[in-house]
Amino acid sequence: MSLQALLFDIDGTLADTERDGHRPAFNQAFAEFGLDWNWTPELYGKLLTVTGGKERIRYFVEHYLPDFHSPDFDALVANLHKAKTRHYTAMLANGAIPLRPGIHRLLNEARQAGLRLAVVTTTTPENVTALLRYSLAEDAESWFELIAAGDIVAAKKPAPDIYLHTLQKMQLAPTQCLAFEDSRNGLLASRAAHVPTVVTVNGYTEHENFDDALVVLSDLGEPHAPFTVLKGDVNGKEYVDLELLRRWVGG
Ligand code: XBP
Ligand code: MG
Repeated sequence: MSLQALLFDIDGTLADTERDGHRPAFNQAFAEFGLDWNWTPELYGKLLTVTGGKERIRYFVEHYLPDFHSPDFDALVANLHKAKTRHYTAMLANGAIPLRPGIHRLLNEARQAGLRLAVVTTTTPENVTALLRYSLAEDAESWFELIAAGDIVAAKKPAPDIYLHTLQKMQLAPTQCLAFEDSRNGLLASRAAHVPTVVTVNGYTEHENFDDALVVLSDLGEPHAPFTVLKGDVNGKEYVDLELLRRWVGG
């Protein structure tokens, strides 16, 4: 079946958002609420096994601060997360988080070729809007036919729900698509929905198990900044372009 659509994860895939984006934004929210919680880069790596910011805060308190009590814990989590989103989107508005290599180039090529594009992510919709607008282009939201994000599905990645939602909304078969992910949780989600997946790793995910990926790369590469291949056949190429994507999916 021929390639029709590219489905992009956001965090870790479009940009390296976790260590120097989401993490400090969580810490700023904790400080704003008078909490002395500090998520170091190392601790945050452990907390990343839980996807979703609200879910991550909840997991942290349950596992690291079992004696913590709040009269309305659900409200506290919701309010902390709202503050975190405010801090994070402000960071993006200041241009703090650049796109990863090859993302802008491949998106341009895909648009010119008329491929359909979607965002498939766990993160909050405001975060997607801000990243696309400030790190990609003012009108970049309109480049994507669908932005599937956050709480619109009951179960976040590694559950396949957000991918199944996207396929259903876009009326696509999984084999007409390629997903781009950076983490094992993301890969589990895309593969549980049977979508062939390209993985570009980052510092937090480079040692995870990606056996089920089509190919595993350091990043998408650029003509003057080749990727490193961790797994898969790149046909002698040094950066990902549409020709290589079509080769991987056989169409
Ligand atoms: C991304 C996430 C997100 C962000 C925080 O996972 O786990 O939770 O860390 O975003 P993926 P929110 O890249 O697999 O989609 O705080 O907005 O939930
Ligand atoms: Mg990700």
